[in-house]
Amino acid sequence: MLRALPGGRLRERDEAAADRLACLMALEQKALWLSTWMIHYANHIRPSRDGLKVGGHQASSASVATLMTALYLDVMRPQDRVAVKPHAAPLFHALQYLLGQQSRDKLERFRALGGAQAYPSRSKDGDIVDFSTGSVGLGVGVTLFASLVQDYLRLKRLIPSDTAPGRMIALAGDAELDEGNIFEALLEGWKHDIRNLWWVIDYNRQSLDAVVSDRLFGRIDALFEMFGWRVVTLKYGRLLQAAFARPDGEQLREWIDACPNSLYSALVYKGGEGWREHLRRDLNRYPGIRAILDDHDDEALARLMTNLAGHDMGSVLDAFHAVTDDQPTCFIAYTIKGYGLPFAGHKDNHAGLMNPQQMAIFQQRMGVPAGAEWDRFSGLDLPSEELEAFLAQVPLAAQDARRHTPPPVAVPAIATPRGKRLSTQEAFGRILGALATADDSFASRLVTTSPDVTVSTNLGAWVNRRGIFDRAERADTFREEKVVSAQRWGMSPQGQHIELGIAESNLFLLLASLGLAGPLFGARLLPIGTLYDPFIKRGLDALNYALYQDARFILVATPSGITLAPEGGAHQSVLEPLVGIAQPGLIGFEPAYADELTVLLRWALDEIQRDDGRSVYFRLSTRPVEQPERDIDPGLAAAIVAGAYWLREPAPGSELAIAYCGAVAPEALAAHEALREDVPGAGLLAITSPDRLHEEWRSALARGERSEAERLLSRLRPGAALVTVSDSHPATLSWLGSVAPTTLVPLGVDHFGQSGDIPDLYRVYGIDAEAIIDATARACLRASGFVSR
Ligand SMILES: Cc1ncc(C[n+]2csc(CCOP(=O)(O)OP(=O)(O)O)c2C)c(N)n1
Ligand SMILES: [Mg+2]
Repeated sequence: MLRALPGGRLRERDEAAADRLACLMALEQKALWLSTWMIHYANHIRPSRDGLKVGGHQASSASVATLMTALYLDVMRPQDRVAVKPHAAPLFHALQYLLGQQSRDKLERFRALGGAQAYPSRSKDGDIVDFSTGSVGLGVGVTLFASLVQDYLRLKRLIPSDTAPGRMIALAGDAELDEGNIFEALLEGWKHDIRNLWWVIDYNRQSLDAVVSDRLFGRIDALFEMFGWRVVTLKYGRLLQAAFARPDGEQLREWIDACPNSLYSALVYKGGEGWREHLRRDLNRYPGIRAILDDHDDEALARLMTNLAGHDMGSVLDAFHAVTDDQPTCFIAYTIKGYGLPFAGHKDNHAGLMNPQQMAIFQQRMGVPAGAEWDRFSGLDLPSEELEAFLAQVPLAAQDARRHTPPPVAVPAIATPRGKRLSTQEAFGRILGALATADDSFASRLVTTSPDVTVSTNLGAWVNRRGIFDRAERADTFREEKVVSAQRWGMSPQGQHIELGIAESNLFLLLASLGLAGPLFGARLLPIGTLYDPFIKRGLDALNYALYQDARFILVATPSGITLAPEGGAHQSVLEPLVGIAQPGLIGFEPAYADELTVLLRWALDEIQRDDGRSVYFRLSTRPVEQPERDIDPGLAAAIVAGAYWLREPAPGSELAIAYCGAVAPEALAAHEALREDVPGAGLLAITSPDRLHEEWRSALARGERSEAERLLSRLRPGAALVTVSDSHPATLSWLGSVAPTTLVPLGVDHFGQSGDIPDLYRVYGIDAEAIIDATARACLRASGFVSR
């Protein structure tokens, strides 16, 4: 197309392109300088109070300087969203500073309180960060699920579908591809036919410890292609390509292609002399190679031999701009870790810092005068006005805010499922089934997802009505063939359940993306994910990752504990309630009754939409238990949300109480009933959320006020006997002994389970009514000063 233009305009275009290229290359140098200086300043200049190395990754930043400059200052459009590899945070902050979206003050406080974060953080760095990163692999995976969520919203017209979709971009370190979560995501992405996804791999062939295996990446491109991706390999820059075009140049190409990663890296570090020695040794018989060696002094030879395409701005821009469709694309960009810095290529450079002497030489080379280290343009060959004008037209600079703030969705009243005996899991399924019938904007924002346990976590009724999401209409074959099944399995763009394969890590990355739909894309979703309680552990880091980004969702986990009885030890959960307590960003609940769950679910749907809200985790059970006959008044509803209430009020100054949580309610009730004759004033405390109770206790202590838990326990006499019981680790509730002076005996499960029925298992693990009664006797003895030896 260019060739068809009259010569004059062609020249004009060429000149404009050359000017742009010059600006980008100058700013790339500046971003490299600033990232390096930011780390140096934090480690060597800013006063240190604790003697700790501040750290920061100069080599990892240098390796992506060209790729990230090209993306941020040229290729990206406002609707694109990016996950930057964690160790390129300094470069990321430098580019934002050049774009006028990061302050010098924050750069000066890199890795200090209130300063630019060590790794890009949505919650701490604010609007400039789309996806947090840090735990390698997860930032890459999340972009895939974000692209799925974008499609979900566009196909349902919850966001405009007549504008170009954003590209979800991950800038990945090559070692990140060792993380299994990436491959789990790839497989899921293929199933969902994801689009608009770019993974840019910084192929510097180094991880943290060393140089990575040569053989691995030979398989990577085939792997991506197998999953329907386009693979674009950026291997050699323009200098090297020109050298390959010279006589015998092919020999040079073959030599580099065959050069083991560790030798290539070592020679990068050694520089021109090292290259010359090896090329002479191996290729001296080729006159063309001798000519190349003669034409290049050591410095020029080093520049030539390290001219990989990932450091060649022209090649990088060509590669990015050549992709104009929505096919997922993996760019494998050959780079050098520490490119342009004295430790380039050295296997130990991951956490390496330039020392003050090296930094002084580097500063001189970059032409940055002393005192002008933080200047945006000092030392560059181009006039500041030209660079300023260039930056002003960068699409990302024109953007006011990257984050959307859609209004909350009003949550309607929810009716309590009725029934004499119900499990909390069944109640959950019925509540969702009822919500599915509503034709309102609220129900249209609900979206459910599950890793192959949709049916067994009781989402069946919801899915039957709302259908499964797919970009294409797919018939339910069993239905068409008139094979009877309780479960419809038709798929369409209207579907509101996203079915996943078993990988729990994918569930949490999808929940992260669904839970960020509002800020990322401008339409709020109310995501509910279901899984088996024990398998939260399987995706715990991805869950933590989702919450660290402040993604909002509801997690419903069943079955749980040894209450799943015949399923045995492999499916039993023990420590998950402690996750509910200890995991930031997540509020854990373990209700026993359907009416409690109804109150809590309604509350949770508001909570996940509040500015300062959090995600909510429900630990539910498949055990049917007799339901209390009662209406829940506002006072009781508030107590259920606060985490506890007296199911049986103790007499004032009572000497004994039992506190229980979750599915062991019948045992606690039976024990309480049995004790009534001996201890008529004994209380029975229903705990719906150890997490909320514990949190409020701590914050009340900090305020110097009386906590809710203390208020509840103050009904007992000081030092009264208290037995706690839950189908989980006893530490879930044993802390209650510190809230008020009590003599506490904690019951719970701290061993692996096994198959059995509930009576057997509760007996063997000591959480049946008998065990509770025994424990109360022991607690009462201790409380009255008799301790058996
Ligand atoms: C899950 C996880 N495990 C370990 C680490 C520690 N770690 C930080 S960087 C790194 C290697 C990164 O290598 P690569 O992704 O190739 O990045 P680059 O070479 O660009 O620094 C490791 C193991 C981490 N951040 N996350
Ligand atoms: Mg690497």
